[in-house]
Amino acid sequence: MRDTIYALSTGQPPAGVAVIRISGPATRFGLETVTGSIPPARMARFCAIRNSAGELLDQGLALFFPAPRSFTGEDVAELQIHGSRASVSAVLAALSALDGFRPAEAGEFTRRAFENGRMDLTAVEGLADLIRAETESQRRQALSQSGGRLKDLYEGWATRLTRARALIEADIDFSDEDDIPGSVADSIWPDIGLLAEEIGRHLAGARAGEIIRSGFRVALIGPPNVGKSSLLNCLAQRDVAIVSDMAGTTRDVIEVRLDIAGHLVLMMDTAGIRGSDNPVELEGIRRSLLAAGDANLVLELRGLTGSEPPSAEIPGLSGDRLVVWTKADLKETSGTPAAGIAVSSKSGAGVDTLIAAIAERLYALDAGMEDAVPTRERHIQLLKECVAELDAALAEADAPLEIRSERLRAASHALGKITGTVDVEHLLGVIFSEFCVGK
Ligand SMILES: Nc1nc2c(ncn2[C@@H]2O[C@H](COP(=O)(O)OP(=O)(O)O)[C@@H](O)[C@H]2O)c(=O)[nH]1
Ligand SMILES: [Mg+2]
Repeated sequence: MRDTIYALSTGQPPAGVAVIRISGPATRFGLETVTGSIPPARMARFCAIRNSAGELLDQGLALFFPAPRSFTGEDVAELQIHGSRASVSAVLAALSALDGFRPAEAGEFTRRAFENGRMDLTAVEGLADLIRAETESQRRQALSQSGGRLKDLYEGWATRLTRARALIEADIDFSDEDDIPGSVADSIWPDIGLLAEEIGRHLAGARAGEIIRSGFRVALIGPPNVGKSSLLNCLAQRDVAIVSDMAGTTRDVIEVRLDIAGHLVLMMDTAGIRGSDNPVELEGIRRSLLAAGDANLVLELRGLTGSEPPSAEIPGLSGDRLVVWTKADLKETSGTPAAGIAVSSKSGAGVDTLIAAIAERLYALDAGMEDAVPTRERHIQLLKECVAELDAALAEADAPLEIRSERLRAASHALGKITGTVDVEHLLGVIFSEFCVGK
């Protein structure tokens, strides 16, 4: 028999309340042993929690979710107890003494949910993202994905492919008989064309989805002493990077996680870019350039006062850039250059304008967010694979139907790999339900 697993599902004690979750075939036995009875399904019951020797450990709430209507698809119980270290460890120890019980491994509840068909892979990934979400946009995206939005989309596409293949199969099997016209399969290709376009549009949103999930990368780039580290500290509202009037202080790329307009922004302070003989500084400069090349937005800092060396040309930058004039407090406003934003880390002037300019770019990411978007490289690769097979099937108009059908099978397989639900039974089911062949 399968192990029954248990774990503390809430954060580390101490806390007001702790939730201990149990899943597996011995759940009822475990609940009966520690609480004396099984509460009605999905209803909270107040109870005393005891070990098998009958010693009172705590009082709390017990909930029972009978299989299959539970998170894992197995019998699941939750104990809500006091969130002290001692209460939690006493109850965990009582559970560990029970036959068939063992502590759950990381992600094991979710793994069982997947194995029991309660969640597909995209929902599993969405749940993992939701648990880690730091910002509003991450929360919204992860919540919709964990709720099955991508699953519904991909399974809908897979069903269309299955239907198309069923029509082709029928054509191949019965084309020599008169009761089924030989051109049934021809009707499917326009829909396959539309499907390829739909997946293409979905893929176009992938960049935004990935950025929302992993953070919008902004690099602060400029000559030494222009005020990069000061601006980072100002934006982070704490002293993260060392500020000094000695040129060449910052050498490693320092990354700060900021929440701007509900989005995760990874703001990177870098080494000042200048000619140098110092190998450590040169390595720092190399890393600055890498960070700049990787960034979704480069803030190119320039000194308003003119006392800093002029900004060196940054090689190989193709992305979005914004010129930021620093130390605005030292300069009469009349001299502010037209292009870019003037800021002072000292007085805070212009910082709101800079944040608004970054936020504008973040809102642009949200533009397509009412639609579900792929959020991981894995999705993107498999979707591209799928589209390539569809395009090939469409292009091979003169090829035998078997070969074109095989392309559709491969496309469908790629979608099945995204959701983790590749199966052939599905194909047979559709054939038999849609065709009253009856012979
Ligand atoms: N007056 C004024 N001084 C600044 C401002 N930002 C930076 N500084 C000064 O400029 C020097 C270099 O700053 P730092 O942030 O270390 O520059 P970095 O080398 O580009 O990281 C320090 O002495 C800072 O105090 C500002 O907005 N106004
Ligand atoms: Mg610095």
